[in-house]
Amino acid sequence: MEGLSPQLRDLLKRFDQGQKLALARAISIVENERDGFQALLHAVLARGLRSERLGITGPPGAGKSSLVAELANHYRAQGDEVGVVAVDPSSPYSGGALLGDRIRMNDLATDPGIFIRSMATRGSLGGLATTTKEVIDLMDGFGFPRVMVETVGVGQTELEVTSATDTVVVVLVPESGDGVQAMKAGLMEIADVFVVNKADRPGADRLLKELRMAIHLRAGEAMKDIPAHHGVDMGAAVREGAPGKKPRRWEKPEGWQIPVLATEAHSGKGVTELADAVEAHRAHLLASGELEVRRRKRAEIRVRDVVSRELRRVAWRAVAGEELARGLDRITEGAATPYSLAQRFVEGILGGGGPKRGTP
Ligand SMILES: Nc1nc2c(ncn2[C@@H]2O[C@H](COP(=O)(O)OP(=O)(O)OP(=O)(O)O)[C@@H](O)[C@H]2O)c(=O)[nH]1
Ligand SMILES: [Mg+2]
Repeated sequence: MEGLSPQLRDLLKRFDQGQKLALARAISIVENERDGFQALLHAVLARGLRSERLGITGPPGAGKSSLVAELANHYRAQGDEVGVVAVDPSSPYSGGALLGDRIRMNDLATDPGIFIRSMATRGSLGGLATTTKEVIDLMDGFGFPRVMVETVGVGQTELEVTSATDTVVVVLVPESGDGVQAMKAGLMEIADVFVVNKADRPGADRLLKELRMAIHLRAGEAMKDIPAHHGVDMGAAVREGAPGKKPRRWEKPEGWQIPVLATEAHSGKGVTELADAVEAHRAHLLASGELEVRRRKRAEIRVRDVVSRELRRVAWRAVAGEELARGLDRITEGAATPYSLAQRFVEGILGGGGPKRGTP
């Protein structure tokens, strides 16, 4: 790893002293991929990460920001400082809800113990951008005991929030459909805790019941699928919590039962219970060794992300602008296609000498 420039060393010193301005500066260096940003991240991560990371995801307008605000206040009351990364909702439905978002977030912004950063998604395929995960790491490395990440649930982002946080709360509302739909959408795999927010609205009880039923059924099925093996009834082992087994998520021996909670985020009702459920999940992660598993998975995803990003960077550095312009001319003339041009670039890069001269 290349060393830090004198400026970045100075920044890191102020970062370590807990200066929020230094954190903000570090974030913008990472966001803009300024020179040395990898070395900076390396220096921060090399000391280890410790935050309890909580992801809050769900459909637009479900009340995610309201819940984040209530939880942040809850943690502040316990004396913990809180970092919040709000990944901007990219959904067109959220126009109205965004206002609520700002109001809530502004309330928080007046508390110096809470640091909020809003980010554009910018990820490919609607996923969490590598940059977003790096900003979460900076908040963690800065020393916030708690970091919360709000993402709007649009498929891939929901999945990726699991690769950036330890505990994922999936927020649903009576309007978001029934429990079967939630299961079909794969939300069971993502959620460590389910919240039915807007419990003051009609249909909330039904959704609560359906989710609980779906979880119950699913857990039952997981037991059924485990065959007796070499005279050992794995089902029984699973039920009783056999140590040393590495079952799939649904067969976790410790049997984490996804809690399904009702909240009314605008009034704070149910938020203490939610915080308790998050604590309970934390304890489960620690006791079962699952926290290590998740962190390792997270590291793997990051290595893959960074390798891809670096390769892209190296590749485009090797392709000279005029080569591209010439190739595009030939495509326009009908003498080449994007595929023949791309292939020539790739061959040139892999050959080590940059793109070869000549016609694509
Ligand atoms: N009736 C009712 N309204 C609520 C509840 N929780 C939040 N709201 C309202 O729902 C609207 C959306 O809340 P937000 O917290 O901004 O929702 P969000 O999920 O962060 O929205 P996006 O980030 O835009 O996807 C706001 O007007 C809230 O006041 C609730 O429990 N009951
Ligand atoms: Mg929001």
